[in-house]
Amino acid sequence: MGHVWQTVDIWTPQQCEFVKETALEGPAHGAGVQQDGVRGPRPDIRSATRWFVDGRHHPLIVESVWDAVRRHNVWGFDIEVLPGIEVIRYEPGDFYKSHTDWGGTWTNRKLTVSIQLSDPGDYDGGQVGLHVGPEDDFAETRQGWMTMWPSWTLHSVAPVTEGARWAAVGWVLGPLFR
Ligand SMILES: O=C(O)CCC(=O)C(=O)O
Repeated sequence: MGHVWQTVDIWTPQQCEFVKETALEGPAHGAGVQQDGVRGPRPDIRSATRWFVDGRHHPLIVESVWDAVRRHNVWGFDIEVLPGIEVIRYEPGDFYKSHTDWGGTWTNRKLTVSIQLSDPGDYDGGQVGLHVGPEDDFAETRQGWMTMWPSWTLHSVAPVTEGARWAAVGWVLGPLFR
């Protein structure tokens, strides 16, 4: 059985910095979770800071991700759009417990992408675990690399213990599975 996720080298370190700077032009948001259609803070489940990069305002950034997703859609999913991405900062103590990105109001999510914006030497902890078998696998940590997986895949972000981990995350949408 092949891996259920894909990794792709999409951005240079300079492009990672540009994406981060672009995101930081907008307001910072806390990191809540969505449960039963209601979104709210759950510090026991997730802690991080997020900034949004809307594809309508920053088409070149978002299209570069979308192009890579289309080229590496090994699942053959029917995909339509990547509306935007979120830049996320995890500082010491920040984490995200095991969850999927699919279900509830999010049944049109097909693929999750996570792009590593930080140099892995800039922080400790913060591993993105992909819980797809008896032993955990981990997303690519090289700067500028994207890991993508079907959005129903169970995954988590371990607590950062030093420094800061920055990532860009997005959800590729498409018609409902049938
Ligand atoms: O930090 C990451 O790379 C992944 C974040 C995540 O799991 C999510 O936003 O669903």
